[in-house]
Amino acid sequence: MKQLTINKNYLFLKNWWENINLTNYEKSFFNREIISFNQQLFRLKEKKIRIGAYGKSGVGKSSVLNSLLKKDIFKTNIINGTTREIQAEEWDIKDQTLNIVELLDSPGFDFCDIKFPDKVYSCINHLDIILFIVSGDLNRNELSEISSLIQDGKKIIVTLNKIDLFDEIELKEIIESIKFKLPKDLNIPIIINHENNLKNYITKIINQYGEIFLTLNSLQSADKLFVQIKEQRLKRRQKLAQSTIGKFSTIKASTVALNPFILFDIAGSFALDTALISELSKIYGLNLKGESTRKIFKNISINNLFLGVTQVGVNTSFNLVRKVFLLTAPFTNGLSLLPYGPIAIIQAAIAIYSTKILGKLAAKEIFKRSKASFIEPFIMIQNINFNEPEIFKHINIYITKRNLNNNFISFLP
Ligand SMILES: Nc1nc2c(ncn2[C@@H]2O[C@H](COP(=O)(O)OP(=O)(O)O)[C@@H](O)[C@H]2O)c(=O)[nH]1
Ligand SMILES: [Mg+2]
Repeated sequence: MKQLTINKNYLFLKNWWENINLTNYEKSFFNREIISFNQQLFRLKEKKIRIGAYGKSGVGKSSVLNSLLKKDIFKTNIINGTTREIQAEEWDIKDQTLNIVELLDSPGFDFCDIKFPDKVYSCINHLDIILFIVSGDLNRNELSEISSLIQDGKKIIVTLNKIDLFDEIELKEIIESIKFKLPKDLNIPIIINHENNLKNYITKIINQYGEIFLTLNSLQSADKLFVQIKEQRLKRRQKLAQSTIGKFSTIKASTVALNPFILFDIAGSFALDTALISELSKIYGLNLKGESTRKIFKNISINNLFLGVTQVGVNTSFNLVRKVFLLTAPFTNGLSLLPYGPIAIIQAAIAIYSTKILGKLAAKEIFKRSKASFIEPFIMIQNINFNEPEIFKHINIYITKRNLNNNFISFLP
């Protein structure tokens, strides 16, 4: 995999990150995520891969890491929850492309989830490879942890520890059962922690794919952070857009209601509609003017607008009439629409309804055009050519899930 070099991807991510233009509010809101992403970026630059032990407490996470290091660095104990803090240690195995391999110990997920969920999550999120340690058959909790790691696009190596507690037949049964419970098509490796088994396997996988795992996890971390930032930006814009659409619809309603013929006056209504599109485009950071707003207006099918009109025409109920009456009151200077008769009120209702539809459709169009001009991390992930079965499958899950959940349409007005 020659085209995937760490340096190129580091420069890409660095450049992307420098151009993301966070507001002060975003900087403080995402403070923790920003710090941990910066750390990931730094590790990518330094070519420092991070492998972490994860699993239930007492399965031997700390012991397994110690056996890899051939030193008692991480505290172990029969008392559950000895490891309370996340602790890292460098592991000196030699590799051609990566500079440093770092081993990370974590508290058991069952013990510390409640106490520091954020801390544990950000620790797990920034592991390039996860040694999921078990000391027997998988139980329900372990399976559900594994499945959420898979959904999150993590690379997992299931490590079976404490094999001295079982005889050969039991061991076979346990492995069969674990295999049966894990997703069939993912080829998640199950490695027995015995003699140098685990060390050999990890060394092999780092030599072959270490660079890719580190790069991919960095791109994924960037993507996850970007999704959070984007969602929050869109939510704030959604609120602004909604209130702008509301303002325009009431202005239009009051003009139309006081002058029932104006609805047929295409020019008058068109001016307001294009002004609305222009305001919305400002909210979405596009700043469209003149010709471009007219283009968007044209793109929005006129049929859609008229559908709204006929629906209001058919369904105008007393409730809607009353709502319009209340809504338009401030814009008619307290002047009641009632004396102008039901036609005026229905006209107003039509104006409100059609402006809201126009606003929604315009926002969708504008959003389509406002897509970032720079390449997003997700595009990078999609563009990487994964031929290796080790990587292809778990990244594919990430890509599929990301495409399903994050089209962002639900954050539009
Ligand atoms: N019999 C046996 N006990 C082990 C093995 N590995 C760890 N232990 C013991 O299991 C207990 C918990 O180990 P520890 O590494 O602290 O688990 P952690 O909570 O997952 O970090 C300790 O008493 C260890 O001595 C093993 O391979 N066989
Ligand atoms: Mg421990």
